Amino acid sequence: MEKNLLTKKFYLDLLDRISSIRICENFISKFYHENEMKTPMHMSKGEELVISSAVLIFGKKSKYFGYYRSHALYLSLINDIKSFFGEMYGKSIGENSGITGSMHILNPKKNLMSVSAIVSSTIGPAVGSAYASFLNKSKNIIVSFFGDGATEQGVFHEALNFSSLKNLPIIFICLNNKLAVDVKLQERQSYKIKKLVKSYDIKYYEIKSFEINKVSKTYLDAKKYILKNKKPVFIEAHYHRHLQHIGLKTDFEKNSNIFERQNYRSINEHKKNLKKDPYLLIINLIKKIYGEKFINNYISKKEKTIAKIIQKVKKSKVVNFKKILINHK
Ligand SMILES: Cc1ncc(C[n+]2csc(CCOP(=O)(O)OP(=O)(O)O)c2C)c(N)n1
Ligand SMILES: [Mg+2]
Repeated sequence: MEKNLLTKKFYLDLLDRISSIRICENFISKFYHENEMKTPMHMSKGEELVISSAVLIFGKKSKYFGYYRSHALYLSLINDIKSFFGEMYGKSIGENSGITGSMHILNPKKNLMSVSAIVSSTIGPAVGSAYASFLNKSKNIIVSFFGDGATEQGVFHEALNFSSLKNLPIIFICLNNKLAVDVKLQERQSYKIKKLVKSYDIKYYEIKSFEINKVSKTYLDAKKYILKNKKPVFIEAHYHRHLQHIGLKTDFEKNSNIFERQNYRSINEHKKNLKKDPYLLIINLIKKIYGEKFINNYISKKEKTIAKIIQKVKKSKVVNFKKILINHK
């Protein structure tokens, strides 16, 4: 794939992942009010492209550590819709037998090592895993995703320092939406992320969530750099968070501000950013290559398939906690 990265096949793979994420999240929005999914939702809307491209380029053999905004990472890497909704609905067919829900869905056997509700808590384990890879002279790359807010935690600075000092094979990807819940980046950070990363002597790249080709090319460069130089890489990935911090509404609907303050961000900026929605962009790109009929059929077929899976999941058994406890004794 590396010689001709931007092939039709690559764009189709991107469409596959991005559409899975968006369609699954649209169904979460549709059914959540029924109160059968007993798990808080931190939605991925907006971050689909930067996450799915990373997974396609760094590959299934790399080890991934993420955060509570987990849907894009799970569906990019594992893409098992039944196990995904099984987990959201707390069913025994869920990826983790229905006990982890949205914020902790993982599968270490498939290299989704950990995601967590605690801000920045998977960065340390990611560095530990990179250190193991270094000691074992393994070719495994470790990918650590986190938000801009996580860069304010002490462990983040220790992670950059240690990885740089020991030349660890780790790619840090900061998913920068310039928000931590409802607090803007400039109200929280006295430093510039780029300057800080460079001060640790770590190779730095910057991407924006709507630049399909640039995102992929940057990831490819980052991969080459890490394999050649055996040193860490940092990628600041800017994206627009479409929805509330937790929940399914935008910040601009009536009664949407349950968790966040009111009117803390601009509706005009929001509308401007929605025009660069990665889902629309990939759809338009595929439309140009394969035509309107192809993309319309593709999306409607996928929506129908996912809708059927959800109905089956809903009818399946809930998790048997007693059995799980006995199995873990
Ligand atoms: C250690 C810790 N402190 C505070 C919180 C509460 N909290 C949950 S999400 C969040 C914002 C984090 O923002 P960011 O890292 O930018 O990620 P985003 O939600 O924007 O994707 C905060 C403060 C937490 N979960 N863990
Ligand atoms: Mg943020």
